[in-house]
Amino acid sequence: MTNSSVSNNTANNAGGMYVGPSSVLNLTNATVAKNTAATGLGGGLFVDSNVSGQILNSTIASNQTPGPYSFGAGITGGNANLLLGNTIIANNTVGNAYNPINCTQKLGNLGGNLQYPLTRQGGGSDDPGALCSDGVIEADPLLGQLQSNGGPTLTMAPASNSPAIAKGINNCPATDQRGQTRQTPCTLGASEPSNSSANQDTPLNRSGWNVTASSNAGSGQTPDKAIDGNPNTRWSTGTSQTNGQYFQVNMGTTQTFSKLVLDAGSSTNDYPRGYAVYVSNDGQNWGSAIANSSGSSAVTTITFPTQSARYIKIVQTGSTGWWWSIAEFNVY
Ligand SMILES: [Ca+2]
Repeated sequence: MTNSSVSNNTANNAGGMYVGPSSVLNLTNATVAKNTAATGLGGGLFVDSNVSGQILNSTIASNQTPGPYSFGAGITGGNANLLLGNTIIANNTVGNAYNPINCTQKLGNLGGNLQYPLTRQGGGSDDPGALCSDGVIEADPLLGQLQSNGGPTLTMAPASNSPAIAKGINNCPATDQRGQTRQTPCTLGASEPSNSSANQDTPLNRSGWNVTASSNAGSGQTPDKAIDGNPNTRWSTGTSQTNGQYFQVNMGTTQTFSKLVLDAGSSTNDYPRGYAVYVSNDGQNWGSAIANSSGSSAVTTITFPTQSARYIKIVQTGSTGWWWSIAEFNVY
């Protein structure tokens, strides 16, 4: 399972997920949060015997096992053949005052794991006998609420001063759960921090920019209408939205930016049903997408880690009978 959230589930045992015996579990960029094992064990994950695989860059947080004899609120079960890497296991809570809080078994270690707390107020402890893996960092990851932070699924973004930032050891995925490019080294857990608001209030000057598109609706709706400063003029595909359509900007020189705003203006249904954003310095080599998601209303705001590039290309990845229109396109 990748780029997914398992949250707010309740069962007597195995609140978030039950992993059957001798199966293979692979979680990457997954958030397992706020699940409850009401009377038993395994608030987040309950792993049965002989399970192998890996849990990579995932966040297992704020799960609970509130029963009076319950423990193992993050992960119950597992063994050294289930590898744990760049993962946050934090703020899980248990009803029993003395047994392991986060993990009942030590998993195999890919490095870069954070476990918190190791010791709690009022007695009981995860230390030294209940580490989720060898070498865990003990620190509060300063996770935000489970909420939309961009992308199609809910995440818990670490604060800008989180000790999880840039602590990834190996195997960092190229993007995080939201589809945004990971920094190097990557941040632990499923999500990079939310983008700072710095430098995001003033759009770049668009004079001299050259815009092109896969199609347009005729002389009144050419791509340049998206950067003419007039909210009443627009670029439009002139056809239904389909995968592969694009809108491309050559800014003339390398610019630094971390946000795009696509405003469909009065064509309120013409927002992109899916998009992938690419940047390039030569207009030839585009690399991997820096953002993947979908619009949901007339104004589509796309944020991502700060980029330095001359070209921006937005590729349509969705489909609908409505055209794709941009009345005004701005870069911040
Ligand atoms: Ca316009």
